[in-house]
Amino acid sequence: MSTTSVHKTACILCSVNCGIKIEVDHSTKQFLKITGDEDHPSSKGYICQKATRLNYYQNQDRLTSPLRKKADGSFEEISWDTAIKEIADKLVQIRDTHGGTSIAYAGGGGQGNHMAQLYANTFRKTCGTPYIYSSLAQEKTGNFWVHGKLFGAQNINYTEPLDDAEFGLIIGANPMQSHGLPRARRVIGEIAKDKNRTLVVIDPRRTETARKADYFLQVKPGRDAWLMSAMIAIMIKEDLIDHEFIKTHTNGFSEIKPYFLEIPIDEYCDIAGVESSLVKEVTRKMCAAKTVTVRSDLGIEMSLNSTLNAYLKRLLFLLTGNFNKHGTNHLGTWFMPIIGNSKDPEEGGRTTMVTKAREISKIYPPNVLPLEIDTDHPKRLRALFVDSTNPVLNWADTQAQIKAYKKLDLMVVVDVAMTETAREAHYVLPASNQFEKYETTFFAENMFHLRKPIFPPLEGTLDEPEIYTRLVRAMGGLDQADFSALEKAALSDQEHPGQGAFQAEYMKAAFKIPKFAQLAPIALRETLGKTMEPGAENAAFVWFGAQLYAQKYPQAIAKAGIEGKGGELGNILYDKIMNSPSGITLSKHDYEDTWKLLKTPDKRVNLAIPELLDNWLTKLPEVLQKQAKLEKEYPLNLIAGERRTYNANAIIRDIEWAKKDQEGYLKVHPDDAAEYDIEEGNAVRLTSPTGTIKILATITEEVKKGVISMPHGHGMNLGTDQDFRELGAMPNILTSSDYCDPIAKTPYHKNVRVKLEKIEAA
Ligand SMILES: Nc1nc2c(c(=O)[nH]1)N[C@H]1C(S)=C(S)[C@@H](COP(=O)(O)OP(=O)(O)OC[C@H]3O[C@@H](n4cnc5c(=O)[nH]c(N)nc54)[C@H](O)[C@@H]3O)O[C@H]1N2
Ligand SMILES: Nc1nc2c(c(=O)[nH]1)N[C@H]1C(S)=C(S)[C@@H](COP(=O)(O)OP(=O)(O)OC[C@H]3O[C@@H](n4cnc5c(=O)[nH]c(N)nc54)[C@H](O)[C@@H]3O)O[C@H]1N2
Ligand code: SF4
Ligand SMILES: [Mo]
Repeated sequence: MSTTSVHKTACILCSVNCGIKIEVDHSTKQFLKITGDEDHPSSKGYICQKATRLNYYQNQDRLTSPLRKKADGSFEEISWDTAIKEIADKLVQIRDTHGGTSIAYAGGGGQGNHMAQLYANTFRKTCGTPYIYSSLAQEKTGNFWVHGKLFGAQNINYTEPLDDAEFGLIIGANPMQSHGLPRARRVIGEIAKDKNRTLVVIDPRRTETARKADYFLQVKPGRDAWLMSAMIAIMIKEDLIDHEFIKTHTNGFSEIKPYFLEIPIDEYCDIAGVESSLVKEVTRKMCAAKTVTVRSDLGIEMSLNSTLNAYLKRLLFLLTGNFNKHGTNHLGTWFMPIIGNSKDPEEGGRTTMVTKAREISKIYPPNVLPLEIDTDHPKRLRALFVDSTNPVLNWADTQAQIKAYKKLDLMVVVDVAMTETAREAHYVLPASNQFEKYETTFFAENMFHLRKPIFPPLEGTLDEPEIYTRLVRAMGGLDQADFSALEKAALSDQEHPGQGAFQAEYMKAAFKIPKFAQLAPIALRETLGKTMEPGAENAAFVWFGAQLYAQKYPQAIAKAGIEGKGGELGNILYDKIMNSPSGITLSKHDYEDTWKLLKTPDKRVNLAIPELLDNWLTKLPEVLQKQAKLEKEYPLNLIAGERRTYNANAIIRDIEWAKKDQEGYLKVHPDDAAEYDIEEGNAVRLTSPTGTIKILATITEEVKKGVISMPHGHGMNLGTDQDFRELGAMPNILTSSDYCDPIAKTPYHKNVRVKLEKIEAA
């Protein structure tokens, strides 16, 4: 009998989550062949080279038993029961002695696995902690904060599809390599070859995307704020803005106008390192285009002025009237939002205990994490629970983190593999991987893809919903919760479908069961879940998500072709999701309707953000001065974390997955190579104010003189001891906790200042 079969699922290597079909050999657990799934609503059969090598994720070295650290620093295997009991007891003790705010959670930002977060939420509430440190809060929180000001809420679903834009402006993103939008290479290729469309790329590096562009503005690293404010000044001074749009849809234009009239355009272009005639030509062309989409990513987020950049970038499309229209930046909806909405500290919003870093979108910035632990402050963090993230490798300042983690009373890591972070923990819990359990992400706009497992869980592992449920129970979090009436109703509905007993009982539970809102995912899993096929119980929350979504957007759901009325629509949506292996389009919003998704009371955009205009835009010269000092001592700008053909964060730990660049070369301009006497493949030493790494150099004109670039996700220590020697270098040895944005605390990873020395061969 054949042991092969084909399964539909999604690629887990980036946020696009393309639909894929995997031919599997069940006897060897190998992925034999991976192709795109034409039926997936957004990827439509597209995949990139990375997905074809997912077998290296499936068949990498795995954790297979809970581990406990011994006094000598080595790990011993323990049973799940022991691990859960000891961890739960310690958490309760820390919570009851020092308060829930002494416990922090790190994670939730994975590229393919968000299902656990619903259960993690119950777990965090049981711990009494609001502190979620997330990778998202080292890139996107500046954007979210700006959304709060412009659009009235930080958790608005906003997208930048380049598909149908006449004019595409890409600032600090390299979608040809990093994607970030569905079918990226095709979309970019189409703009590039269409004579009636224009593609502009702003990047210090001549990237794969820049090479496709009609205009390439090779900005100096970190100088985008000068460039973008000059562009806005040109628009306003030359009166190229969309007055009708500004009048109909926005407030505050007269407040912002004077600030931009003050901008010395030629001087700012010069600071940015781009000819002002070129900036003017591009700006005029942009303003003349019928539709414009502006797309950006880490190049301006993990860079100087990151929160200001987020604002200026949005003004570029708002002032030209390119918002909430076909072919422009626009709003949409999530099946379930991945983020929340937070108040500013001035309005009583929450901050961290030690450094007073603000909460944005209900998450906290990784950059301050070591500072919240490694201190004698009485309110310091004492316990850290990490799930599906690898901070030691991926968050700022590796050494500061390792030092801080040693101070914790409890550190737990849930992962599929023994990571650099797991090595620091007191307990390591082995998770089933993303092809061994029901999974989903909450990234996609107006669609949802629930993935079924391909394999049973690897022996010794548990899925995260089960881990969180066990922990919550062991902490006493379910002691008061009687789910028996709900369970009876679920079983009764199963016997007599269509009577709605579960729905009715669920409404009552909110009143009858203490803390029901926080326990709901577990309640659903343990009641409705009992009527589902084994393993599917983790997806029982989809039923509730579908009810909520159906209540909120009935018309948009109908436009996507899903028919149903009232409470029935939620059930229909639920059935469709459960039975759509390729994922489904949940809703379609007419562009006029997207204005209703704004959260401002008058459904207009507030253009003026006084904090950014007064305290930042006018003070750009000071930023330059401060940076000049650093630049003198550390002459090179290191882009610390480039997306390349074969890196995918740190999701795949078997470096053999990379067909090329396993070493993770440092890119150096020929002039710099000559100055430092470097030849192709030479080892060099980079020193920043924080640390030193060794890395191999490759010589290329892709970077400007003075700019060097190394990949993200390399330097994993695949050996057993921590010597940072193996396969490429760890970028975050060089980065520092306090070199970051003043508001969002997002790191300046793209502008790390370093010295370079050639290492003479022994
Ligand atoms: N292959 C691959 N794809 C990935 C990932 C991966 O690890 N590997 N990771 C995924 C994740 S988590 C994310 S967040 C995205 C990130 O996706 P991107 O942000 O597109 O990727 P990066 O290469 O980090 O940086 C984008 C660009 O910013 C440029 N840049 C650097 N400094 C500056 C600057 O000062 N100004 C400007 N304008 N540009 C600058 C860089 O040269 C680079 O071309 O990629 C996702 N996709
Ligand atoms: N210097 C520098 N640093 C950077 C960046 C940069 O450009 N420069 N980029 C940053 C960006 S944008 C991001 S998003 C972060 C990403 O950094 P992280 O948040 O660390 O994300 P991943 O590398 O995706 O780590 C995923 C972890 O999840 C584990 N994992 C995989 N599947 C499962 C599962 O099913 N369950 C569990 N529990 N674990 C699983 C993997 O083994 C891995 O350890 O890195 C950031 N760090
Ligand atoms: S773009 Fe590539 S890495 Fe991203 S989800 Fe699609 S196939 Fe995977
Ligand atoms: Mo990211």
